[in-house]
Amino acid sequence: MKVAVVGATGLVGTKMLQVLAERNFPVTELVPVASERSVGKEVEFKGKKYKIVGLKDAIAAKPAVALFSAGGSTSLEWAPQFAEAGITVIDNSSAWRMDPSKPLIVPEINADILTAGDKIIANPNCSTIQMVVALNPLHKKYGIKRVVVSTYQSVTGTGVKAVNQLMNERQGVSGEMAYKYPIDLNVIPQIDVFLENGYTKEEMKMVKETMKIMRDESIRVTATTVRIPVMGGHSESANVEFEKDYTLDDVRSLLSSAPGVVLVDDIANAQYPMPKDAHERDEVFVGRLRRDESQANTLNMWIVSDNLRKGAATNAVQIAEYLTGKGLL
Ligand code: 2RA
Repeated sequence: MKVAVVGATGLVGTKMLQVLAERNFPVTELVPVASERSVGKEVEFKGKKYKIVGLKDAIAAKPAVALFSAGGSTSLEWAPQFAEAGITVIDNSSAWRMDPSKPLIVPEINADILTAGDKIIANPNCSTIQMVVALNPLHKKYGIKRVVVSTYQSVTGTGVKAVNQLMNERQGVSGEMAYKYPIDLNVIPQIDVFLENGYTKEEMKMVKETMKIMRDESIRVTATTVRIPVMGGHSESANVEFEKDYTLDDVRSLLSSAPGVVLVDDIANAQYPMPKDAHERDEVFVGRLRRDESQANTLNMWIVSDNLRKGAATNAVQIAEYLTGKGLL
């Protein structure tokens, strides 16, 4: 299968290539796509070198599927043109996520809604993906009323400029700033821009995307998203109120058998999920399970995942795997 990766030189695009190779996705020919300044450069994929092309040439190459991670404006302009040419687009930007005509997919939860007619498929925001993968099995059994979530997000979510800022600050070197403030030895309680309601775009993505993916407008979410000087992945503290009461043993059993979830919950031995352990893994790691003693039917949980993998590249490749498996590609 001919596969395009649009944004092939970015952190997520590079991870998409890595994951496609690792999972042995049936790529017969790769079409790496990047900005004009990168056209002609080469990327290596499974031991073979491929020349980077521009967007027009990528359409002309007629790949079966195009994984996009090139920003919202590029997706808004080009995804419809790829789709028009019969190419299925799986887009990692926020451009199409809340478009009612476009599916927003986490394969473990709602891939069943996909049809051959879906030519633009949205990949959810990384902080949403890991949360809903952990929440979904519990929602099915107990019905979620409300989630209060605080995130602790890796600089890799911003991109290479932020990684460089952190590394420079750590080495006492001045350099380009991805953030308004220093990030080393600091936390920044702002991810993306502020909206009229005082929340950031990142926070409202978690609110709105959760309801769409879980197909339940009754789930109430409030979020505080925070940038921290970490590389391996995003962490989240979630306080989850259910319709029904639960037992911790049952919650542990549900999570242990949930697709894409690894339970790491052994406080007697100081075992809990951490970004250093989630780095380069595709699962969502859950721990610190405990009853919220201040409110009935409410659970506290800690959720960690590699935001470049399950939070972006792996989820996109898993969507492509689902489509292939169902003969929709
Ligand atoms: C972030 N979730 O972490 C956003 C986009 N990757 O910056």
